[in-house]
Amino acid sequence: MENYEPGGAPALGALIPLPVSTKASGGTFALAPATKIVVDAGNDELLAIGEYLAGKLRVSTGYALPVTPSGAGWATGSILLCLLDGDPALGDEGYELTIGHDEVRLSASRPAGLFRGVQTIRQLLPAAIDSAHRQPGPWSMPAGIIHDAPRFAWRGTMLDVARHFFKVEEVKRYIDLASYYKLNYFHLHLTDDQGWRIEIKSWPKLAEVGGAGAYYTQDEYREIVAYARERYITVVPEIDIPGHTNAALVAYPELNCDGRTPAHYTGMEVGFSSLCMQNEAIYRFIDDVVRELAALTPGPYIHIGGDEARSTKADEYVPFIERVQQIVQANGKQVIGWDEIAQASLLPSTVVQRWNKDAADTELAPQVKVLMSPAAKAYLDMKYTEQTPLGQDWAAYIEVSDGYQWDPATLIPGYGAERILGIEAPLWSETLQTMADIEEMAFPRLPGYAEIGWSAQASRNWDEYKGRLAAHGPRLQALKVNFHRSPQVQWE
Ligand code: TNX
Repeated sequence: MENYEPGGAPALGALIPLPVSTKASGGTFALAPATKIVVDAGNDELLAIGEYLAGKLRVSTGYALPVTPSGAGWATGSILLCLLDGDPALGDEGYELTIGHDEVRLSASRPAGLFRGVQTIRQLLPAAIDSAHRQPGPWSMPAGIIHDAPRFAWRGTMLDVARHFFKVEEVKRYIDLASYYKLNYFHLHLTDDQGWRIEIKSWPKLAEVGGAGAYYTQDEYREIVAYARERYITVVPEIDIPGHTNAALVAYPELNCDGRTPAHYTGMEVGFSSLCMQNEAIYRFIDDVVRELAALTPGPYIHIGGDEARSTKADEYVPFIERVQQIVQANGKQVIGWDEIAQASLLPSTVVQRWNKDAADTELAPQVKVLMSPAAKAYLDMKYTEQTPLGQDWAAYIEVSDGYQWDPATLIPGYGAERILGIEAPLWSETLQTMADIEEMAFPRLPGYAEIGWSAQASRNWDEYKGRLAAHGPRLQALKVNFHRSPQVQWE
């Protein structure tokens, strides 16, 4: 497949995720030293999106790329960002992009749509645009028209910062890379047996003792949330209860049935810890944690985990989940939890995150929505092949093609597309310690999950996709992403 037109501009078809429609009109638009980014006047949010785009283009081009409100007059050669009450089919995140020979016009109904369209503009420029050093150019984009909107409302990834901790700067880099592929949810697995990673002021030992020296202060968490928000990404914080709680029990042994202080845990086993179901104090603890987290989190969801609670008695698990659901609701948020919570009676606003596609099917109330994270297809910590040094293999080996070739709407028989909120690719960190490790497992699979979530099922096929992915090799290289050079792809 020819991904590059003469002159170095990628063809309209090299975008990931694939847009709803693209139509090349011939010729190119080129960024020039005098190019301006012009946004609707009187809208600070649009100025911020313009600045974000300029920030992504200034380093490699060396151009000034001033961001100015419209009305100040613009020369030809501008990139225009505007809000229009145009096509209702665009929804919150859709956009229209028209690239003419002397003007680029991006329009959307909502700022989030403009932000997604900005990623398209970046991807239409040559790969060197993502370099951290000044490059010679030329900076041409193919002329044409793109109409675009996502298939699913939720396109996410999760990072486990409990098994191994990642610094704020590392989390931000991961969020920024995810935003390049139009993801809109970021799930932070903040607590587990190995560590409690978020400061809770009313229970200070959770982080100070349970964090074993590595946790986010509330200010740092706010910083992550704000960084994600600038990228129109909603943060979903997870406090995993009632199992996966060894670190909390190290900090507060009174939440443990035998009252003993367990040892800090650094292994990879699951299912050995539980909050004490007979102890009323656990609900005060949960209420305090949820209240503080809810106050720090603008998004609508609190993830309560609920998975692999093998040390919690089955007949105590269900009433526990139902009570926690009430606590989360009373704190103004909606519950999301792993598969196992479906044993409880769920509120219509609760979301079930499916990780085990073969889990016994429990009847769900009609309004309960499902987020698809099937381990054998979408777990970023699964090895690509037997030879992959990092990762686990309990669910599957997931080569790039395996991760790409499935449909969230039909994977589980009996779930109609209307039940499916979207897709999330979780990255568990038992075997990962550095940013390079994260990148090796997430890339290049993450762009594929982004496409599954965004692009129409009928438009996707592996043979065509792998050509587009190959063209992203130089982009990932320019971004210094340590990606797995899968032999399934003929990398450019
Ligand atoms: C299962 S998936 C888990 C995690 C592990 C992961 C490793 C789920 C809800 N629980 O505790 O980290 O497997 O792949």
